[in-house]
Amino acid sequence: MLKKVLAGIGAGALLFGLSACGGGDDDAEGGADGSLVIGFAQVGAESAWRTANSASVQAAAEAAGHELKFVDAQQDQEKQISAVRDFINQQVDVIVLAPVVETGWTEVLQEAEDAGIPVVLADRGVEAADEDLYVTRLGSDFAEEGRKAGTWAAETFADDADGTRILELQGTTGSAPANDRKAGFFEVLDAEGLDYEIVDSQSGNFTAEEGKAVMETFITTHGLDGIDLLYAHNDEMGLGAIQAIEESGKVPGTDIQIIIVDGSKAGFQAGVDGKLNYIVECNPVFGDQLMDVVEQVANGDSLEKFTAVEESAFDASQFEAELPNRQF
Ligand code: GYE
Repeated sequence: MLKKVLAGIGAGALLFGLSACGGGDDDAEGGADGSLVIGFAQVGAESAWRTANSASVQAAAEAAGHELKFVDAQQDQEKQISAVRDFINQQVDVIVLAPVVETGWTEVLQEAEDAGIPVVLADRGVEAADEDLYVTRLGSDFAEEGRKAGTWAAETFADDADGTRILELQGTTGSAPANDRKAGFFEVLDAEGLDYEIVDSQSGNFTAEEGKAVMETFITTHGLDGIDLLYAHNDEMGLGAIQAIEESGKVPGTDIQIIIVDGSKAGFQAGVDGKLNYIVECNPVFGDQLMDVVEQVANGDSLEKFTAVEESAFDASQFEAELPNRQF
């Protein structure tokens, strides 16, 4: 299996090598100076995290002198698949894919491999069965993010005698961050032996609008009395939920404790305003690191299967000091 991947990389490097010698006349081939043509199939523009990630990758490609063909797939897997197919037809040097969901990639990844074009995953991952069809992934350890949230919750509610009642706003159904942030969180609650109940858990698709709408449904269905904690898989859904909680006459951060993941300026500001209680950082600013990876892949270097970007987590005592450091 490893051989197959290496063959894929080798073919990609060969394509690059030919164009570097000036042998090709395809408009998508890299330049003689080592510049590359990179196709980037981005998830969408659903969050501040995503906007910052797109900007970081675009700026880094420009700074490195590579041509970036950028497609915003509007959170639609079909659009991402067509973008990847277009990149294959254009014979780009490397394809960067941020897969909106984990499943359903085998066919198009196989097409890329057959065309000898290496694929790098940025941010989100694909299911383990497709592991041989991409070279490497650069992004966050989403399960670890979930564990950080779980560790804080288990400590915060350790003495909650009548059990901790939890609402969860999940990210896009079937996406790696939704699956893993959930798994990591409950893994720790179970390991710590916290007495808890998941009162409700629904997807808010990583957007503020859907996060707010789902929270309104939670409030109508369950009320907020006796609910201890809201775990929102990203800032936007948490911020949308905060609006819904305020509109229902309750005080977010006090009547109900709130955890969010990402750590945008808006998220930290809500923390400084006392409206939420814990922020797990997810770092979107990895464009420069991604360009290094893409160059290594084009060069045929061998790489680790996964490189995690560095991330932290912040409680209320740290929000104010950290806010000015936020980049998105
Ligand atoms: O947390 C969320 C975005 O895949 C890590 O996607 C990313 C997530 C991020 O929409 O805000």
